[in-house]
Formats: sequence, structure tokens, C-alpha cells
Amino acid sequence: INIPQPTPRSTKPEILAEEIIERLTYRIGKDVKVAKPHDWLTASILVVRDRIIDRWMESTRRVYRSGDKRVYYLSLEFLIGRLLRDAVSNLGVMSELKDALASLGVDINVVAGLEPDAALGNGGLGRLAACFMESMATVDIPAYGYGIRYVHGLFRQQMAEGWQVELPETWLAHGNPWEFERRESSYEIGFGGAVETIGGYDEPPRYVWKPAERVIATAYDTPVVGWRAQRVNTLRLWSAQPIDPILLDAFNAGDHIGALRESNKAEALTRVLYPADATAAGQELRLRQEYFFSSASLQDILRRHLQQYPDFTNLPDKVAIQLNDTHPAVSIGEMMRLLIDVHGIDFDQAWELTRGTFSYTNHTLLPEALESWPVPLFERLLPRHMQLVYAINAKILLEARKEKGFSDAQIRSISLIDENGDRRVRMGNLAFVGSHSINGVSSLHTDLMKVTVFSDLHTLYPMRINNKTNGITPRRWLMQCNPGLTSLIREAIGDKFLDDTDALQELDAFADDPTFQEKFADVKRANKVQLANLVGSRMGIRLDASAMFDIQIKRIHEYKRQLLNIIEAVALYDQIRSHPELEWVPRVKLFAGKAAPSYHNAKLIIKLANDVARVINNDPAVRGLLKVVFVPNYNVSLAEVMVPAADLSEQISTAGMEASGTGNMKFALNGALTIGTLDGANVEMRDHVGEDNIVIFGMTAEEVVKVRADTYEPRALIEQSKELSQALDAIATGVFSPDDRSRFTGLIDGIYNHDWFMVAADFDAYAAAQRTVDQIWTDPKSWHSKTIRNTARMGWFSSDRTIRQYASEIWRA
Ligand code: DL6
Repeated sequence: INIPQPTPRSTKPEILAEEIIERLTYRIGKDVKVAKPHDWLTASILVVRDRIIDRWMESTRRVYRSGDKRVYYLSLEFLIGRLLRDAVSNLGVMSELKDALASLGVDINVVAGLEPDAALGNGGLGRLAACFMESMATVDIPAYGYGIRYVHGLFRQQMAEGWQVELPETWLAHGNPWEFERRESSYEIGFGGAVETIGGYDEPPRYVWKPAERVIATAYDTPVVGWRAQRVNTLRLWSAQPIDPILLDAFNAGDHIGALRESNKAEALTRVLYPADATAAGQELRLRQEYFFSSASLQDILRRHLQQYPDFTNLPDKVAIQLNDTHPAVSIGEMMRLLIDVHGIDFDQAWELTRGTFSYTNHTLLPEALESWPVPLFERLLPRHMQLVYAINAKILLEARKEKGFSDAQIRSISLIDENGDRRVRMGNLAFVGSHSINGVSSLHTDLMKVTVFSDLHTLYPMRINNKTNGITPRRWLMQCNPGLTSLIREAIGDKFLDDTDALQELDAFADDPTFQEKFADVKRANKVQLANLVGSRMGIRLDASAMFDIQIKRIHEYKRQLLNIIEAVALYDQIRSHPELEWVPRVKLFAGKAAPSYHNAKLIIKLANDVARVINNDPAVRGLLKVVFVPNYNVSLAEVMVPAADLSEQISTAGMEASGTGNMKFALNGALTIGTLDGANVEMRDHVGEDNIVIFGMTAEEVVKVRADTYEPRALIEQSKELSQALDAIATGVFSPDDRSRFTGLIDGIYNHDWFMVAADFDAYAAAQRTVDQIWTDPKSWHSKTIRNTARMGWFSSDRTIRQYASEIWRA
């Protein structure tokens, strides 16, 4: 039969408008007269989605035809944010959609602003995964993202008298018009039970896992459109469903709750994103989530491979699987189980295929974030995988002892089983030995990996660790979030940078041009007004857009040192009051970020920021020269307003502790000056923008290690610094918390007594660096020239560059 192909949809505004009305009527079932703004949003997304589908199908067909290698990005987190603007702008139909909606009396900004953020991630790692998805489509790599379709993403943060309160986030409340449920792509996932051994007398034994529990993983697909829609890839998120939706016998016997118990248990698996950032959640549910999505993804990958090829001998040539941190590391065991137990491949060949296929990215060196699972838990939930972990361990340890002459201490450190205290399965070591490539996310982080957590594994496999410095997508983090700057750049250097961010370098020639500087400053000012309006309407606080907007937005963590920033604000407050005769630079210090709900000190830091803000903002002696604002409920959409509005970007982590950072890149690209330590990607940013165009302060990673190893005495240091000791005393004695004077005593005692994050050690350098920033600010020509140079020289930090490096050096795709 000659089946006609659908004709690609027109993007003319009048056709778009017609189709929006059509979707509203026939898909949503609403009369135009009673349609609510959300209905317009859904109808618009459905119309845009139709423009994506042809290219999506063509992208899939193309890889079947070409036999190209597919890349699979396994990540427990995708911090996507809103999709409408992204998809529409990558399709190149922004003005058409705007006109279409306008012709129907609908404002595109109102509609786009209603889209909920898909917050399926905690922070940097999840946002990186989202940037990578967009860049893989942009640089034309056939790729699939695999993750979990959480019903509740990262919690909504509210403030109750300055304290963080967590509320459930309900991004699916109005449905999700982007996704397609794929019931046909469902897999059974087992847990628990036992392993049966079959044969073994005159033939090699076979092992059959008989799980005690089973759930179904069902796929939901979202198209990911690359820049100029050259390719559309798939983000496939798994949702858990019960095998039996209801136990009818139990129900009929009157046990209405019991009849749904299994169903509720299955659905609980994918209900909530763990809100822990950089700390292992440690709960059984988390391990279940990790195995659930790993197993579903691998079954899907192997099924797709067998649709195209007769067997798995060419698996490493056709499939690359990237593990985004250790969360999907159980995939190594699952791949071995599937190849050996289900597809009958022998252990050694399965191991070769596995290692040839997997690669692993490490995102943190924080010891508490290196996942490990108690052996009894792992064994109870995944008995066959436990056997395989032991078998892999035996192979690796024998090789290390026999071929490399490893000592007992080295063997202990590379073992997949941690025997210090309770026995635990080390997921980092499993990911390392099961991968052909292990990468860090900035040059410094990669160097540190080699000499810290993975030093012995690096000795065993010296060629495996490599660096892939993170990047950000310039589409979302310049073109969409900062249309004013994008137009100005186009006016100055043309359109080349839209396809190749290296071309931003041409802006260097304009850095000292007074007319350009003025226009650059106008754009920044307009962005600041937009942020001031947001803060005004959400918080009732008035901000003066001519003040310096000094911004620190990221997860709240002691190593990121929001505390250092707040203490400096208190010291500055003292100075402004003591020296009213001096010319202080007006500043607004803005903070935003979420704390893990169980992280006591992080929550206390949020409360401190709010307490300090209340006192400073209401003190007439400050004369409006300093304001402190903690903007609640930080998410991708809020970042899209805050990043373009920043004059100063705070990247002040304790050196050696921030793996890379990506917020640092977003700010600099949008023309902010960075004040930062030599940590993570700040080091490479300094190399790119030039040391005159960034304000670096504080100890280096090496110095931090040395100072910690020597007898570091923060108390003595604090006593020598008048500014610091006064600020600390004010906080500790309740100047900012008159309702509970000892609220922050413990927090400040921590700095006096051990100060693991080196707040005291870096304080004076930080305060001095802030005064350098003030000086630059008072010379607008110099300020603009530096910030323009930042925009001009940040092109290298595009995630397109990062993905090209992964593709050529790791995936060979
Ligand atoms: O690589 C992305 C991002 C880095 O930029 C941050 O420096 C790092 O802290 C972050 N790590 C995480 C949590 N890590 N774990 N597990 O988000 O990754």
C-alpha cells in the first residue's frame, strides 16, 4: 500500500492561529470565549509540538539508515525548566507564534510565563544534563536522555519568618502537553527474591534471578529540539506502575486499602525527587529508584540494538552510555546481568562489552556524596547484582595484586566493597572499573580526582581519567534569557555567534568603545529593572537599579560559602555606619537557593540571610547604601531573570570543593564581573577572560589542604581581624536575632572552633577583593570594558564545545 506521508506543518502566523483554535476546541474541548490562560498555553504547546514531530521522526529514521552510534545519557536528574521558549526559539518561529497569539488577543509572555518549571533535578548536575540534551541535539548527535518522570520535582521553597519551608511541587497539575506516553515501551523491573543456580555439573552453571517483587516501567518521551532544529532527540523518562492495578480479591473482601497497597508502593517509586544535593540520601527508596531507571533504560537500549543488529558483538561501536555521576552506576551490574543471564554471553566477554560501552562522569569530591550502599541492603534488593559485584571485584583485585603488585592498603582502597566499619558497596569504584573513561568536570577537579578519591584506581588504570570542562547552552543562557544583549551583540558583530559562540571574541574590539559601552550598560540596566520589578511584586522590597547588583544564587551549602558573603555584608554594614563620611558604593546583595531539608546549617544560613536583611534594610543609618535580599524559591526560571541582571557574580567556594560550577559561566557570559576563588571552572574562566577582568581572592586548593593539615587555628586569626571579629560577635550575640539571641551562636562557634570551610582564613582577602570591586565600579569605563570582555571571551564555555569533546574523545560518536 502506498501510505501518504503527512505534509510538514506551516509556520505562518495565520495557520498557527487557526490551529491553536482548533486544538483549543477539539483537543481541550474549550470554547474560545471561556478558555483560561492555561488552555491557551496547552493549545500553543500542542501546535508547536506538531512542528517538531516531523523532524523528530526524521532524526530517528536517519540513525537507522546511517547506522551511527547512539549516545545514551543516564541521569537521575534533568533540571529542565520551561520548554516553550526553548523549543520555539530553536525552531525559529518565535515571532510567528507571537503574532499568531497576538492575533487572538493573547500575549505570548503571559502564556509562556504560566508554563511550570520541570524541576526534575537538584542543582548543577541536573541542569548540566539539561544543557547537554540541548547541545547533543544541536551538534547533531543521535542521543537519548534517560531518567525518571517524578510526579513531584524539587520542592517549592517558601519562607516562614525567614525559615525555609518545603512544599510539594506539582508541575503535572495541568498535564504535560510535551510528552508522549509509550505504553508499548514497558519493562518489568524486579526487586528482592533469590538467585537459582541451574546446571553446573557438566556445563557452566546458569543463574536465574527470581525477584520477589516486580513493577512496570513505562516510558514518557519528550522531544528535545536542537538549535535551528537540525536534529530532535528524545528525553525518555520512566514512570513506575504496578503489575496489578488493584487486587480485586482483597477489594471484594472489603480490604479497600490493602487492595491498593501494591499499586501505591509501585507508584511511590517515581513519585518524588530526592531533595538531597551532594549527600547520599541513604534510603532504600533511592536505591530502588536508581535500579528501576537503570534497568528500564538498559533493557530499552539492548532491545533497540537487537532491532538493528543480530547480536551484541558490535555493542561498543554502536552504543555509548554516559553515567551522570554514580546514581546510575548499578547499570554496570545490570548490563552484566542482562548480557550473561538473559542473552547467554560469558562473563569475560560481557565484561569487555560493558567496559567498552560505559563511561562515567564524577561531579563531586565531597566524601559524603560518594554513594555507597550497605551490603545487606544491596544484597536483599539485588541479590544477583551482589553476586556480580563480587565477581567483578575478584577479577579487578586479582589483576591489581598479580599484575601491578598492589599493596594491602591499595587493594582496600580500590575494592568495590568498603570494609571500614559496616560493609558497603562503593558505587564510585563500580562506575570506575566498569567504564573505559572517567571524567571530571573542570581541569582542577580532574587533577584532584587523580590524587584524592580515585588515586589508587588511577594508578591501576592511568589512561582512564580525563577532563571535560562543563559548559552551558548559549541558547537558554544568552539568547532566550537576555534578548536585549543578544540584539546588541548582533548589531555589533553580526549573527555568526548564534551558531558559533567563539565568534563572540569579535566583541573585544568594542570593549573600550564609549557608544557600545553605553548601550551595553543600558541593556544591563533594563535587565536590572526587570529583576527589581520581580522582587518588588513578589516581596514588596524596592530596589534601586542604579546600585550594584551583587548576586549569589546556587544550592545553599557550607562549602559554597554563602556565610562568607553574609558576614561580609555585616562587616560592610558596620563600616557604612561607622564611616558615613566615606563614599560607599550602593549595593544590593541578592541571594537565592534551596537547602536540603535535612541540612541543618544550610537552613540556618537562609534564616541568617533573612535576619540580616531585615535589620540592614530597615536601618536608616544605612541610607539605602546596602540592601540584602533573599529571593525565595530559586529555580531555572528565576535564574533566567537574575543572571542577566547581575553586575557582580559571587563564586566564592572553598578552593578544591566546587567541582566546576556552571552559574559562574552564565553570569560572565551575560556581562557580570566575577569575584571568586581559584576553584572549579573559575580557574579556566580566569585563563579565558584574563586576570584583569576577574577578581580572584583567597587560598588555592593546595593551600587549603596544607592549612588544614597544619594546625589551623581560626580563633587566633579571627582575633587579629577587627572587622571579622566584630561581625561574628554581632551575629553570635543576637544583634540580628533579638527574638532568639543564641540562634546563630552554634553556627559562629563552628567558625571559631574548626572552620572546615575556611571562612575566617579567607575573610580578609574577600573583604579586600570587594573593595577592589567597589573601586572598579566607581570608574564606569573600566567596569564596562571588563564586563564586555567577559561576554566576549566566554564563548569557549558553550556546552556545544563540551559535547563535541565528549563525542570525539569519549563516545567516538
Ligand atoms: O558538573 C555539574 C555540577 C558542578 O558544576 C558543580 O560544581 C557540582 O557541585 C555539581 N554536583 C552536584 C551534585 N553532585 N553529586 N553527586 O550537583 O555538579
